[in-house]
Order: sequence, then structure tokens, then C-alpha cells
Amino acid sequence: MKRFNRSHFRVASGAVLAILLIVVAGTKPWHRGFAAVAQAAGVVNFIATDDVGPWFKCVGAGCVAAGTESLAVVQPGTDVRITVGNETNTVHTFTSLVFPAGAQQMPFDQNAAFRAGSRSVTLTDPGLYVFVCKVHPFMLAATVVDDPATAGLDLGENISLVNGVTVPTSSDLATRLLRAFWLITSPGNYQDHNPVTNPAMTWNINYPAGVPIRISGGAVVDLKTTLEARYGNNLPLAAPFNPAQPGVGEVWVNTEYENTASKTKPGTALAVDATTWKVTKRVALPEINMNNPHNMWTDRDQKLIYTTQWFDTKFTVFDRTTGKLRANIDVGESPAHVMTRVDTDQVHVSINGEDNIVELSPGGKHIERRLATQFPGERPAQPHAHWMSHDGHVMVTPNSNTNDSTRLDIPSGAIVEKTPVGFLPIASGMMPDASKYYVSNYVDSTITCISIGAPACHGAGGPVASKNIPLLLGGAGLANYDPISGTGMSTSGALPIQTPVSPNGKYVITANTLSATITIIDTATDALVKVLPCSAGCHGLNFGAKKDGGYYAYVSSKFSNDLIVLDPDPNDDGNPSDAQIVGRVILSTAGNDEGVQTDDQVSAHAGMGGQGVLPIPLVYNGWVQNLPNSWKKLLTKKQLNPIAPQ
Ligand SMILES: [Cu+2]
Repeated sequence: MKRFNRSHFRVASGAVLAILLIVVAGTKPWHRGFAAVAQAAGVVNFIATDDVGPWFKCVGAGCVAAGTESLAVVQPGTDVRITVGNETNTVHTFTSLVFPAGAQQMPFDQNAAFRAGSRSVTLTDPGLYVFVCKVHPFMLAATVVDDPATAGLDLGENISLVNGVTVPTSSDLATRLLRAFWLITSPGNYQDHNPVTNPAMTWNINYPAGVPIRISGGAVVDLKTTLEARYGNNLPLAAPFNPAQPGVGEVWVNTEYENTASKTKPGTALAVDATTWKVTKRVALPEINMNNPHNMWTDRDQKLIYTTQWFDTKFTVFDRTTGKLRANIDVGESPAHVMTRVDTDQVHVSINGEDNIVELSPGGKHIERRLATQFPGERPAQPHAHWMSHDGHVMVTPNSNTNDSTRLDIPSGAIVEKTPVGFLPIASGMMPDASKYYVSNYVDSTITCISIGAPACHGAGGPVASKNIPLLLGGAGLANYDPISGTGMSTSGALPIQTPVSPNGKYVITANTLSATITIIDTATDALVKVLPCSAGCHGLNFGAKKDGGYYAYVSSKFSNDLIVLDPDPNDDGNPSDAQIVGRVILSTAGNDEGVQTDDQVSAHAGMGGQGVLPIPLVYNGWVQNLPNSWKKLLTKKQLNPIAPQ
């Protein structure tokens, strides 16, 4: 089915998009070569892996070697098939993220993530199809269904995102997603901020050369030329620098993509000293082949590190000082986030591939209870990053499989409320007084504010029970991205992930992965007030104490090896409009690893894959009051009682 929408083509021919009019004449050699390998009506196979980059790896006929192992080009009528087998240790979904507008059998999805076997769908209409795993949304597979009768690879006239947003393939949003595909699926394209291994301090994405693509209005343009004209290449990278004011304690980061020599699965946990700003410890746990450690928390005494293995079924505990393994137990498929209950010090782990939160004994050695995240008979919620209240009584979950959020009463385990949110909710953060909470909606690029008791979200006419806060589309001044021209992306948040509320309850800070920006919402208005630049694949965010008062927000990025130190409120007046980046720590120790305590040697992707961030000591209301005195004495009175009247 071919669509020709003249209004879209007129938009595309505006000055900003003049590059698209550089029509590539004739049939390109690459296109002829592609046509020869293009799979005729048949099957193209992707297999799920736990490896960095080709998480959905294309195997066999139809796969195209174009600087990525996750791309296929096929003829109309081909089945695309995903197999979850022995190259991964957990469940996945194979879900439409992008497809040609109106394409048959789209969007494609499953009722629940699956552990073994195959799922397939027939791709009939020419155009670009991108599939994602809803559990691990950086897993991507792309297939172009090419009409052999037309010149260039057919991306289709318009593409739809799974949430309904539809744009021409000539649009900024379409080409930005293409750029993100080459970035994400090829680790050679990640940002190396380490001056030792990247002395030029530039960042290059290798796109395949000589690939004509056919976009809106039948225009045929060169892929690499178009992407480089729009987004540049060999861009300068920010150099590392230390904050002038030290932090307190240390900052742990899950460098989920760092490979080490003695194990086959990726991922380490690194500790950064918040005074020297150097990596001091690396924990790879080769004895258990630790697999994609994703998120961390600690016990009351701050002596243990709890971490999840997101591409596995294991929850793992190690000693914070020595790095020695303490426990490694089966909790369920794709454990994602972990927090503790302040009144009991029990440990709560979200079972992202299933339907519950598991409650473990203090120290994390035994499973004591499972808290269901949906009512009986409902689809499994597949909760990702839950949050818990200052008194240990309230838990909220973002449910990636059901586009809603569950609020639980922790002591009884009862579901109190389920609230619809946006598409693919992924993370949450809660006010220090448990008056309201915030859920980031990944595909919609929005935040939902949800009141816990009386209406506490700020609407135009006063308090409201819930509120949708745009980060990308429909805002004024900020969050007013134009998906056609691309203006406004740097002052928006696209594909938001972690979104904690500051310990004093004044603001919500969100890491946005597609826009590579950090967005700040003022909780007094529930409006976006500030946007700052982040690194490629901006993902993890948590608050730690700044020495002598105030907080730092530490921000990790998946496709980069730096950790950003953000001072959200330098003058500590509660207003984050003066927020600024005050430091950039390099997580790669290549060329500078003397004195790093480690249990394995880095073999690839040094310092990459920044996801969970855990500053020690914990500074959130409820947790900070439980710290041992040895930690308390390093904090100010205000930091020890973050919402007490001053
Ligand atoms: Cu997955």
C-alpha cells in the first residue's frame, strides 16, 4: 500500500529540510547489492541476546550488514520472527515501536513477556518497522520491507509510533529515530568521554555509506548524507571536570554494558568517591557471571549493595566495602529495581518480566512475600521502577505492560488504587511526605502526577487528583518540540526514564534518553521549569548529599561512559531554575586504573551502560533518619530532616 500525502511533502520541502531534495539519481550499487540479498517472501529471523548492541540479533537470510546486527531488508509478504532461546537468561517481548502508518497487522505485541519459543508476524506493506522489548526498551530490531519496483529502500510515506503519533518519514522525528537505531545497536557508536582512549574528544556515529532511502513524497535521499546534514557527526564531547564542592560518601553506578574478561555476560557496579571523584571499586562478580546489573539500593547500615540482574532471574547482594558476594537468589524473571522498607529494612524488588514485587528479609537472603501488582485475572503488569514512601507503607509501580500505575498498601499487600497513565510507564518517584507521586511514560514522553490522598497535583485551577505533564509535545516555551522541523528538542524531554523527587520535595528531575536531556519539574506548580543537556542514552538519576548542605543529582547514561554531577539548586532556595552541571566523572578507568579495587579486568565497553545510580549514604526522607551515626555526622541538620520546618 503506497500513500502519497502532498501536504506532508510540502512541509518536508521547507528550508530546514532542503537536504531531502538532494535526490539520488539512478539505481545505487548498494541498492542492487541489497536487492540480491533481500529475502524474498519467507522468514527473517531475530534472536534475543543479553549482549551489548545486538540485543535482537538478525541471523540468516535478509540480514543486512550495515554497521548494525539488528537490521533486515525483506520483500513484502515476509514473516519477521523473534526467537527467545539460550542466548538470553530471561523473558522478552517483541513489540511494535514504529511501523508504516496503517500497515496491516500492526501494531504487533504479546499479552505477556515470554521465556522460550518464537513469535512471528507477516510484514505486508512496504516501509520501516522497528520492534522493541517492553521489558528492556533498548532492545531494538528494524526491518525495512522494500518494494522491488521502486528506487531506494522504502521507509514508507508516514510512520506511526505505537502510541499513535504519526509523522512523515521525512520528519525530524523519523530521522532522529533512525539515528538512535544506529547509535543504540552498535557499541562502536557510543560516546567515549575518556581523554586517554579518545584524545580527540569527538563522537562519531558510523552510518552505512551509499544507501538510498525512499521517504515521503517518493524523494530518494542518501541515508548517511541526510543524517549527517541534520545532526552533524564527529561532534565535540565535553571533557571531564570535578565539582568544586565535594559530595558526601560514594556514588555507585551500574555500568551495565561493561564487559570483563572472566565472564560471558556484561555488567559491573562501580563506586565513585564523592570527594576525589575517582572510580575506587569495580564489582563484576565473575563467580556468578553477573548478568546486566541494572539498579541498586543498600541496607540501613549502608554496608550491603543490593543489585538486580535484569537479563536474568537473580537478585544479588555484595559487601559494599570488599565487593565480596553475600547472596545470589532466584526471584523471578527480569528483576529491575530495588528499594528497602524503612520500618523493617526488608528489601523490595520489582519482577519486571512478571506480575509482582518480591519482598525479601533484611540482607536479601530469603523471599518472605510476593505483592501482586494487578488484580486477579488481569494481564501481568510487568512493573519496572517502583518507589516507596518515607514510612514504609506506600508503594507505587509503573506497569510497562498495562499502561497504568498500581498503588499498594505495603503492610497488607493490598492494591489500593490503579490509575491509567501514558504509554509504557517505566519509572516513578514520590514526594517525601507521600502526598503525590510521578510516573514517567516512556513512549509518550510525559510525566503523570498522581495524588496519594487529597488532590495534591497542581492543575490550572487548583489542586487535582492527577495531571499529565508534557515533556516533549504541546508545551509552551519548554516541551514544544516540532516533530517535523526538529526545533525544540534540546528544550524538551524525549523518552523519559528515571524520575526521582528531590529529598526536600521541591522538584522532580528526569533523565530523558532520546533527547539526551535532563528535565526538571517544580512540584509547587507541576510544570516543567528547566532543561539541561545530558549524554547519549541518558537514563539513571538519584540524589546524594552535597558537603555542608544541599544535594547533588547524579545522572548516568547508557551509551556514554560519563556520570554527570548536577547541582539542582546551588543557592538552596528551593527553586531549581538555577540548576547547573557542576561536574563530569569518567567511569572508564582505561589508562587510569591504578588503585581501583576490582574482581575482574575490563575487556570491552569500559564504563559504558550507566543505569542504576546509588549514592551512599541514602538521603531520602525516612531512610536518612535511620543512618548509623557515623554517616549522620557528615550531614547537616537540614539534610537529616529534609522536610522538617527550618
Ligand atoms: Cu527484553
